[in-house]
Amino acid sequence: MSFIPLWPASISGYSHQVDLLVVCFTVLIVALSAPVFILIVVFAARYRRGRAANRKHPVNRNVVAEVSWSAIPFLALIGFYVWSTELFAGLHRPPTGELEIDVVAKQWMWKFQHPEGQAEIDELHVPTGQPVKLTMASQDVIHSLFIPALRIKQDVVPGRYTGLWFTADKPGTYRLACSQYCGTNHSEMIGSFVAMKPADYAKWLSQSSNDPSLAAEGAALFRGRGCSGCHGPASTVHAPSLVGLYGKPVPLQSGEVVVADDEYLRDSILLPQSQIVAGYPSIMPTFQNVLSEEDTLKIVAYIKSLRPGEATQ
Ligand code: HEC
Ligand SMILES: [Cu+2]
Repeated sequence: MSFIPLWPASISGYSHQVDLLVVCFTVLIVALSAPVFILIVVFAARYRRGRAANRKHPVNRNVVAEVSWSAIPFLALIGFYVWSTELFAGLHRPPTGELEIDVVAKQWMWKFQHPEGQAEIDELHVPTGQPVKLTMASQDVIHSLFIPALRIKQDVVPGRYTGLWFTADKPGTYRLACSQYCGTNHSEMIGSFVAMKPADYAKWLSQSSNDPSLAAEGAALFRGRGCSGCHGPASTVHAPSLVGLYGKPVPLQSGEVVVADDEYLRDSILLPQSQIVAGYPSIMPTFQNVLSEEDTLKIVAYIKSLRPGEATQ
């Protein structure tokens, strides 16, 4: 690789498509603007002062040429609009069977949480060939996760979850960085992205810390923070059961019906007054400033693991 990496490694189907888009767009822009600049030079030479040239300028209309030099670039640009929008929108439609990894950004580090409980700082290990979905939260200011080899970048915004997904195809160690100026040590908010063959990833998982799984840590918080006092099966408080909640539509007091996704669960815990479940009193206290984003992600993982017939609160 040269001193300034002009063309970073490209290791996913998505990154190849982004490269293709950029190359094609550059070709189109050059094809549209080069004739203008070439003709400026040619005409400046041919018709310069004192040169014997034919300066007659008869009216000369060619409707086909005039329409096509507007219509063809227009259609080509609309084509690029559709192509790039489709690529961008696909980033937010993860396929099923993905590996879910939680990301917490804070000044000035990245923390990655694997579902089995392994946590890592400024390093992200993922298996190749499997879609990985990142759910990201910020503990303080706006950060942005940038993994050039995958051609993905997504802001991490305090107060909400953002997400994206990718499938890395080529094993190797690449770079990741924060690409949003976030304070004094922003430039040190960098790390490595390690794509590993599935067998190596499994080995890595088993060798790294054997913390309890995210859902198990969430279960402990759920009891320790008093959630189970209202939401547990033995509770006498009129509060909804959370078993089987994830992914289901929830009717709200406002008449709206929302789907219980990650963001909804987070808001229900940190901003319980914003969306009251129909038929329940709004007595749930807020856990904002009580639970960190990391703990909230663990509780969300626990609630997601509660499936009817399997789990006990
Ligand atoms: C004082 C009792 C109480 C406590 C403590 C409590 N909740 Fe709640 N919770 C409720 C009630 C009542 C509702 C329904 C009304 C509403 O939406 O606010 C609710 C709603 C929810 C919902 C939305 C449920 C749905 O069906 O859509 C979630 C998720 C939730 N709580 C999680 C938690 C978590 C996690 C904790 C602990 C950090 C917690 N709650 C602590 C009483 C409580
Ligand atoms: Cu940052």
